[in-house]
Amino acid sequence: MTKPLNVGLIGYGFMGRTHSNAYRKAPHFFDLPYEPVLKTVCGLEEDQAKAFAQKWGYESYTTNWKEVVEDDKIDIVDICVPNNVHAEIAIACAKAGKAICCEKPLALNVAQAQEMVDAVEAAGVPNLVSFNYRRVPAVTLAKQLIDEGRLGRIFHYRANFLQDWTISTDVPQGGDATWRLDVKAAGSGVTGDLLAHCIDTAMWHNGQIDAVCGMTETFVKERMHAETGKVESVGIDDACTFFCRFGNGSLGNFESTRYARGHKALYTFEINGEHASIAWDLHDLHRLSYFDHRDDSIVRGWRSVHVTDGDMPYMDKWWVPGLQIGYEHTFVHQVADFLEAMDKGETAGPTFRDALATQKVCEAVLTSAKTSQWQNITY
Ligand code: SOE
Repeated sequence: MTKPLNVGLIGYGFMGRTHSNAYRKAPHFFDLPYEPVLKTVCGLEEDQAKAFAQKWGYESYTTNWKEVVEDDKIDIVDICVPNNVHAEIAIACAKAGKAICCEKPLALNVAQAQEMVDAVEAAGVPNLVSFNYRRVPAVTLAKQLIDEGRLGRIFHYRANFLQDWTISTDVPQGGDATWRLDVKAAGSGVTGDLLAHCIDTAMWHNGQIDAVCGMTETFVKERMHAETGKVESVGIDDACTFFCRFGNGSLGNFESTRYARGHKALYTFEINGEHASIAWDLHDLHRLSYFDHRDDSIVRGWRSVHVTDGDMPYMDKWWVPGLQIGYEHTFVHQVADFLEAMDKGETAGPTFRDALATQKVCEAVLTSAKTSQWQNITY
């Protein structure tokens, strides 16, 4: 029996759209225990909240997030606002007994993330953080291949997330979308925005990161602030690279920047094991590259696996073999997994606790960059 699940969305930007689309589509493709009902959307500007509600079919809208949290009819609150307001809203949601889906990174810093974990765990509410790339079928397949032991002992994990949209000094800090350049709203730059994705996937694939050594740079030191209209110093990291040691003894190498001309969202990873290697590229997200040294030498080489067959993660829910899916579907998978787990009283990762671990790695990388010292991480 499908039960209605009333959704309250806070934030109507880019992520508000991806999540709304996912709630709409998930029940058409997955046999879910719940039927998401788009109940209310909340955003700062009334006319935009109203327009968003009309476009996506929300029954109501508000400009006050507390109304969403205090509304007894709302079952799940979906937090898609800038990072600096995640904690206050999520803690209030936990106290009100709501299930919570929160955008990444979980918080501005580890201390805040820890408070959020304490709140959801004390309240016992279902919680999930939207590190969506875990749910690209090829990325999930990589996890399956690693867990099956096909790679053998893992030696190396390297990941990059490269963009180029902030090279111009005219890009402001603060305001819609560009809040990501304002340290007060974002907490950090590419470390929290982009590397957090890579770290979440890496620790899911390859276990915890024990120690990091990082380096950051802010190439454009001052930018106009969209809210104050003044030129202000920039507090975020524009680029960050770090090395790390995983608990399983493998070495990690991560890079992220918004200054890699020609790359819009090039998230890639490569994992090298004793027997086999895996590589993946967000610009070709439905393919997984796989090399297996155990193949006969005369046919040994990198295979490009087209991840569209029905026995591959999530793909039995979509079209027919050979027909691929894309970015938006990662959010649909997230909704499906979250609701299925919720119904069974189980957790679907990444939970707030998983995201706290990612936050610890991000903070350690930033501390390392400031101090020029390796940082050990305890969980
Ligand atoms: C902007 O840098 C951004 O939209 C990130 O905030 C997302 O998390 C990433 O998936 C794509 O780039």
